[in-house]
Amino acid sequence: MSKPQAPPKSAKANAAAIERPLPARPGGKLFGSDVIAQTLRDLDIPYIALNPGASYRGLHDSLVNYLGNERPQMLLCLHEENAVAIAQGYAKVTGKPMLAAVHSNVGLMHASMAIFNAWCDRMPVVILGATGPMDAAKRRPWIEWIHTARDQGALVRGFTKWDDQPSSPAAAREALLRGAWMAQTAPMGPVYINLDAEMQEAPVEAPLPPLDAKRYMPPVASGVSVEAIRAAANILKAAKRPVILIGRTSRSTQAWDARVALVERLNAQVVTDLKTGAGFPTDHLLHAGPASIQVPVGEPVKAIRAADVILSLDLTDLAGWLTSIFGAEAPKAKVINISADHLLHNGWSMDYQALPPVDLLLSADPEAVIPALLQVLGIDAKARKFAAVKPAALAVPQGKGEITMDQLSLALRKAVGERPASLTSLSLSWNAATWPFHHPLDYIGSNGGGGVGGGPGISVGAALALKGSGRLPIGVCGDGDFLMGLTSVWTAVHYRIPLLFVIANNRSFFNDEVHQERVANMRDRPVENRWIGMRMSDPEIDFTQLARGQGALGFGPVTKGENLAVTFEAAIKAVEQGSIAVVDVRIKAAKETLAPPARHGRA
Ligand SMILES: Cc1ncc(C[n+]2csc(CCOP(=O)(O)OP(=O)(O)O)c2C)c(N)n1
Ligand SMILES: [Mg+2]
Repeated sequence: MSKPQAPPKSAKANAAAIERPLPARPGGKLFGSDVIAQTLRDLDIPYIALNPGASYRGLHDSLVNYLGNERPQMLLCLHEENAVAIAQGYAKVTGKPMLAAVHSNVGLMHASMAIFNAWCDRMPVVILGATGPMDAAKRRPWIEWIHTARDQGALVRGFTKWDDQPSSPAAAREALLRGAWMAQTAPMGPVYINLDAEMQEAPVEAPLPPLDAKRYMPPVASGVSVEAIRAAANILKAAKRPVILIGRTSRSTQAWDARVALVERLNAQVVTDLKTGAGFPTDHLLHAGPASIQVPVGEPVKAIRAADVILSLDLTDLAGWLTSIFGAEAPKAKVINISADHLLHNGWSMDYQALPPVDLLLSADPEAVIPALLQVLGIDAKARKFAAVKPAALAVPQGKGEITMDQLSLALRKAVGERPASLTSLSLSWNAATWPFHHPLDYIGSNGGGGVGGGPGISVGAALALKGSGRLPIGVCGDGDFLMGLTSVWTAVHYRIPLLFVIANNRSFFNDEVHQERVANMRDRPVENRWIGMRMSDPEIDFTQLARGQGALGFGPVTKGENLAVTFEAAIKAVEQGSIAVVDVRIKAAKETLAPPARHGRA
């Protein structure tokens, strides 16, 4: 046996140069998993994030020795949750699915929260799993019995678009084509394909006849009738105070420009959402005010309350926003909703949210409808009525006490300066007012499913997709979020995926301290106890060592505001030179920005 090739030393090396296999002898027998691997090659997906397991040792061998570990190239992950999160992050940037592979039922159990995040985020991911042989006579004793389940897909069926367990290589090929097609057809989402170990490992007589994968994945045109477009245009033309609520969007600049043109022509107020990626310039004169991760607060509420027409562009929680503002009575304003999300709703998961009052539904992806709407309204998608707002000089508050979240973000923004940067993750206490978005890649949205631990993996996947684009990926993670997805860092280091992590480190699962305080207040019990079972102190966790232990650079801990600038500048410089940097910023656990809104009588 020859020794595995060591990863190249240069930090600038390409991921493709890492883990090169010795060439396998040409010719030889063909196996079921070779057919599956060939299909993955036909799908033209560059990466497969995985954690290995014997249930797919056949496929693993085919990926390495039949395909030569390229297209798809393996990205080894230290936890299945990170493998799927990386694929989610990649999809958030590219709009395209990546592959993830997980080992039998146990790997799928580890992966399940990340699959749920991708589902709620409507992101395409093709997840491959495996099972011991369904033919019990072929099962190895013990281990293949515990790793075989009657209906493994049932574990994730409530939050995947589709799943399958094909029984032959030909059926597996069809399942992969169908799955990849479904995953990337709007509304998008993850799919799960479970590959029988026996089927993978059995020899096959001959390869399947070649096929043109694209013909089996026809693009699905999403649109609505001309009458529906006209009806929407008429309502919008007659509106005196329209408001446009921007939800799920792609990272396309063309779609961004079309949205801006629509808003400017209608002179509409715009409200955006921190759950979803940047969809509109947030310092535009028509942007009503900073976005929230929960329901809107402040100026956006006033804009929505005053509106006579509300146009929702695939907002995640239209009904929740409306009830938070108008209470139980539906708003008097006419509501137009452009969304095809209802096509995905199922009986297991309630991520579909409450049912909104809608006067006109255009059942399509808004980005497929807006160009037609612009046409009917006679709007040039490129014309601008509003000049870009000149940014005011950035003043970073210099308090002497504990660092606040605003201090952190403003100092970070100042250090980033004019560089194009992508926020790949935001901590819960982020204040949107501190960081304007000017491009769809300035912010790629939240984890989707509220599953803590998604931030690191999503950031690594996004950074992988952004590598070479000239954009600086920045994952701002809560300490709790970062710790749960910690080992994504190793994958970034190993595959030379430069990015900056900033830990908003309040040494606590602080979001829940706020909840305990609220309960204590409601029950007249000591609020002073809210920290118990929440704080990560004694010992405080040393994030710089967690970074260094995985080959990344650790900066900090930064405890004084005056040290933020120099630390961020050094970390950014290192990332620009190809490193993965983790900056530990000890921040004040601030309640003001975290309190969730009261709803339906519950605080
Ligand atoms: C997997 C998972 N576990 C627990 C929770 C409940 N939860 C929501 S926010 C939060 C705190 C997260 O801590 P951190 O990332 O440090 O953010 P902070 O609230 O401190 O800003 C927790 C535990 C969750 N949403 N997901
Ligand atoms: Mg925290």
